[in-house]
Amino acid sequence: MKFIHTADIHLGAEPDAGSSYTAKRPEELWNSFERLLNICEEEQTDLLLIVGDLFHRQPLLRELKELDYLFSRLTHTQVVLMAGNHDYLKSTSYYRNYKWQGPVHMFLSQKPACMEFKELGVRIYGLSYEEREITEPLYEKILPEKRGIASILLAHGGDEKHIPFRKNELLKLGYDYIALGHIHLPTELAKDRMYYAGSLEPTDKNDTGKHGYIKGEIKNGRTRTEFIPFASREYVHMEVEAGREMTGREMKEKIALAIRERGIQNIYKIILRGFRDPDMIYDTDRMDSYGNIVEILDETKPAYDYEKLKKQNAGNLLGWYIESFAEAKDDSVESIALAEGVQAMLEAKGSKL
Ligand SMILES: [Mn+2]
Repeated sequence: MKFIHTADIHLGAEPDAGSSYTAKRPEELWNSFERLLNICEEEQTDLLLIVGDLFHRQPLLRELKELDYLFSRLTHTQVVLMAGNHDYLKSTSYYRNYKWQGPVHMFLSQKPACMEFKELGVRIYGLSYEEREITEPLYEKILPEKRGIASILLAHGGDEKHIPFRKNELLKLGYDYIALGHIHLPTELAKDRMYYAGSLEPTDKNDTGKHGYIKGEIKNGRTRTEFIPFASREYVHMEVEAGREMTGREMKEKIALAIRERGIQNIYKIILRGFRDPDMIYDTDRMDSYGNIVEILDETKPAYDYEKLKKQNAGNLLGWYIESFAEAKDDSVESIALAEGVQAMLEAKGSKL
């Protein structure tokens, strides 16, 4: 029995991104999900497990119709779907009465239930969120019936407001596989037994690292799994080092080069570090060469010639200040305090002239 485990697709989300990506990103989430369904079709995957938060918010009726069209093209795969805390089954949710044309099986209650796929030799246990928050540890009480048939638990949450669980208590229940959702970073809790698939595409600038899905197989009572990187983009936090004589244009070029090397399809948060020419101010609003930078943090410090400044200011406050940091080493907290203090004093002095 071959399965694909995915979660947290967050269709309908509008992730932040550089100016030229903002408009495209919501469509990319849909495209990525469609690509995943194509994989199911190509590989003739038996089960597609969608462990909550397929939508970022309550799905619109037309969105369910679009989705159902994609599902209805599957000739082999059975889709098992649950609602998570983002797309929870509100009383007015279109999920509740939707008549799927495609091979879709959805958990439609917060009361735990079991679906049996006899021909695949597997039972799937789970539930759907009917509220945004659930603080009871519901999953720890769902016992699989063991009768020569494989069992899988779908579990969305894990933090204190979203069905908390203790990893070892869940493992003790004896499932062949526990498919987790809610945490966006792909995470292994127990090898071949229990995983957060992570979000299919990163949906926030802090969702760094590779994103994708879990591909698994249960055969002769043994489960094997593999993480498959799949996302069309990655959020990357990247540091770029300033130089003591680097101008703003050179910095812009250095950032552009670093982005080309890491991949222009990715979305970046750039942190500028090191010491810069004290005369230079980096205009970080103008450094987004490819439209894929979400944020630039300028943490550079001005590289003053302290010996020269000390001589020029012998006997005044600035001179004494520099003298008091005589022992400060490069990049230490003291050297940062020194640079900031000197900058403040020079600016104050400049404004009086
Ligand atoms: Mn969630």
